[in-house]
This record gives sequence, C-alpha cells and structure tokens, in this order.
Amino acid sequence: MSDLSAFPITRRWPPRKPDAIQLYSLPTPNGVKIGIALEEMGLDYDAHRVKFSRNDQTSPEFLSLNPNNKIPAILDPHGPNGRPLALFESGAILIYLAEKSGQFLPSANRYEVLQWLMFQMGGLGPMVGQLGFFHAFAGKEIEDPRPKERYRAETARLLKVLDTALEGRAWIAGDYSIADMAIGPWLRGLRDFYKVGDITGLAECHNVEKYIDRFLARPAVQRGLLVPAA
Ligand SMILES: N[C@@H](CCC(=O)N[C@@H](CS)C(=O)NCC(=O)O)C(=O)O
Repeated sequence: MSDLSAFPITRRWPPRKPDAIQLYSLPTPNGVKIGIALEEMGLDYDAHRVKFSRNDQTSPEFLSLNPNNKIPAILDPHGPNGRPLALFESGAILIYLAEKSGQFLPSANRYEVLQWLMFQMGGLGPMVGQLGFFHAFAGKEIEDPRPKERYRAETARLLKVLDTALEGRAWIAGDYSIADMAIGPWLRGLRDFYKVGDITGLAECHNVEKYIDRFLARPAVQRGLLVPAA
C-alpha cells in the first residue's frame, strides 16, 4: 500500500484509497475536466472536495500541492518511475492522464489535440470566465461597459472559430480526445452556468450547439460532472 504521508495535503484530506489517484477538486468547469477524464479513462481515483466556501484552496495543506491556490490538482501515488507525482493545472493533468492511460492523445494527431487543448486553456476558458464575472457576478455592478464588451466580443469570436473548426467533424481534433474534455465543460458553463449564450451568438453556432449536446450525452461525462460528490 502506498504511503502518501510525506505530502501535507493528505493531512487535511486523508486518502481513503491510498493506491488510487488522489483528486482535489470541485465541480467547476476546470474541476470537472479531470473527473470526466478519470471516468473516460477508467482510472481508479479518490476524489476530495475542496470547498471554496471555507477557503480550502488557500489552506497551507492545499498550497503545499498547488501554490497557485486553484483546483484541480492531483497526487498520483504511482507516477513516473514508480514515484508519487503531484500535479496542478488542468491542461497538464489531462496530458499526464492521457499518457498514463494511453488514451485520448493518439500520436497520429497529438499536436492537433494539444493545439485545441491550449486554445481552451489560453482562450476560451479565461474569456468565458471573465465574461461570466462581468455579466452574472460581482462585475455586473460596474457601470463602464468596456470590460464586459471586451470579453463578450472575444468569446463570440472564439465561438465562431470553434463552429468553423467543427464543420463536418464530431470532435474538435477528429476522434474524441482530451481537448474535448477541456472545451466541453467551458461551453456547458457558457450556456448553462454563466448564461451568456444569447449575448455571444451561440444560437448561430449550430455546430457548437450540437457539439455541447453530443458531449453531455456521454455517460462518462455525466458521471464526471458530479465529481467530487457533495
Ligand atoms: N489554469 C487553471 C485554472 C484553475 C482555476 O481557475 N480554478 C478555479 C475554479 S474553476 C479556482 O480554483 N478558483 C479558486 C480561487 O481562485 O481561489 C487550470 O486550468 O487548472
């Protein structure tokens, strides 16, 4: 049995399955990417809920694993060379899990998958997140229209890019991949959580609309969206 006691994070969130991948997360668009990936790949995991309501993400135990105080993060007791691996940043975690399981990052189109993964990490996610802040959360009190308009226009542009790229294909890089596991949750967030579809032209992006439904219909996605359980 693995001994993870050298990792301070295990004092606040003790492993229930010490040989499984430890996931520290919350079902946000970035968090569910990893629950979905673990479910799609059939990897054994032990999910721990990091509660923002009590600022778990800034606790010394969480910061010992991710000094950037953001979910998701993982601790794999059986990392490279048989040693434990601690990892944060959802894009890096998706690449690691794909390589560990040998799934969803095929060598034939590896760089195309990584290209669309980076498109989500550097573009879609940050833009939708900022637009959501200015549209639905504290930022909506700000009277100056420019911040919201900047993120609205950029999100609308990114949706069109996706819509064009999805013409004639079910998934963004051909076969279903970790890029879809990153993009799907943010499109769902755009439509259902931040509710900015109407101001970003989602209804005109028919390929994107169908893509969201196709993604959400996958059984592993439905399970992953609930990880970690409340
Ligand atoms: N680039 C990071 C972003 C992670 C991120 O922004 N996580 C948010 C939830 S979606 C978070 O932990 N926020 C808590 C905070 O900022 O205190 C990743 O993809 O892992």
